[in-house]
Amino acid sequence: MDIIEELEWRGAINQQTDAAGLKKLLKEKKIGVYCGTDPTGDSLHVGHLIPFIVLKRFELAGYHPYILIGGGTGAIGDPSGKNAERKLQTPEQVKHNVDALTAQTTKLFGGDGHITFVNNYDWLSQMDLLGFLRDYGKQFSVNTMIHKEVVANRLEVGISFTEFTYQILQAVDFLTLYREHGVQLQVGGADQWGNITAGIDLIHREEGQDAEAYGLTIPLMVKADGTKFGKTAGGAVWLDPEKTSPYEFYQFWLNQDDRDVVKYLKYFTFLSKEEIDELAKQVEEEPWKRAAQKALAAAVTTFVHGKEATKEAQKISQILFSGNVQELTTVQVEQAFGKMPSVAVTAEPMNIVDWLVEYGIEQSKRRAREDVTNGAITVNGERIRDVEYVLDPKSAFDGKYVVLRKGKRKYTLAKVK
Ligand code: 485
Repeated sequence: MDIIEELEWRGAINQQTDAAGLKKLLKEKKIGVYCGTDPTGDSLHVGHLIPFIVLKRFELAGYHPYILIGGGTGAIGDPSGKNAERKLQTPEQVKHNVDALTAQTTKLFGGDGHITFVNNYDWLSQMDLLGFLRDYGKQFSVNTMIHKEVVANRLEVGISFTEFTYQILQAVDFLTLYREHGVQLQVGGADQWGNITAGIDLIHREEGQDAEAYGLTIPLMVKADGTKFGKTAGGAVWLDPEKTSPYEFYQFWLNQDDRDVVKYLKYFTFLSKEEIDELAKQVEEEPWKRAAQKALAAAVTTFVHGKEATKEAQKISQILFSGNVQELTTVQVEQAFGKMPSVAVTAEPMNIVDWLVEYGIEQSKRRAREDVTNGAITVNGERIRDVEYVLDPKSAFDGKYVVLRKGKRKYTLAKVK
């Protein structure tokens, strides 16, 4: 399979500006390929992974990948996919986010030194207004610009001149990378189509109609149940371990639906067609084993957080599944329950029945007594059947936490005040 055939098989192509032209060029030349991201936050989330993984696949096929961090465009705000004006970030926020994203993408993708990192602040901040209007503004027709989906969608609600201008800035980036680095392909999510084609148009106007520059977009990720990909009850799934612990990250992938898991294996892992076909067969034949989900969770967590963190996440998962919570360390408890709802409890020992009602784990003393007697309640991994049991919040996990389990899977974390 060549790179395009591979991306097709993986379902990773939405649109291409000139599929035949690109295929031919990729055969002849190891071109530069770029994808950009704006510093709107200080971490990427799982949604960002797809285009950057596509970039990585180009790298593995011998092409030259470029990651652009939008220190300039991030100060403006891309209207793509947004139905309202963005709030401007302060220069300090932009700077902080650029540094964080540069460090993160370098850690994830930069290891072997094949990827070049660029920041568009370096050239966009050098333009002056008259130069911008004379050199670039003149190449863009407002008539074309307002017909781009992104702008057209906003004409009713309104769009500032600032955001309207965004597509020109991204176009200048493509032209700059084309001229200075031989970048001839830009990839991005489906929402980037308008910005990518603006760049190709600019290259054609500036460098001549036969200048070879192409665009390729990746489909918007959709889930079989219609909900938004990449979100959990705890919010977005971040690549920063401080925001989403490796355990939570691992669980996110482990919990994917049978209907989605093969698609995600193709998108997010570097497993081969043979390996994925085999896992697909297992989803069909013995879905209860969840072999595909386990392979997906292991592969993506290893890619983002490394082998050790993945082993740790697997261990925590296995302990929580078995219920032997006493085997967890305090740090593992923090990883496991980081984002889940917790209750704050006092340090004083208290009767178990009273305690369960006091902290809202049970609705009434009668229910609490029943559940304790029936063996449905475990405290720090120990099953409690005695309604006279006195719970000492300081007895485990360095006196910081009580891990309570009701029934088979329902955990509550109590934080000792
Ligand atoms: O020259 C460029 C300057 C900025 C950008 C790209 C090229 C960033 C782009 N305008 C953008 O806003 N990207 C989004 C972001 O940064 O969060 C997302 C896209 C998504 C995918 C991802 O970046 O919405 O489709 O491309 C990598």
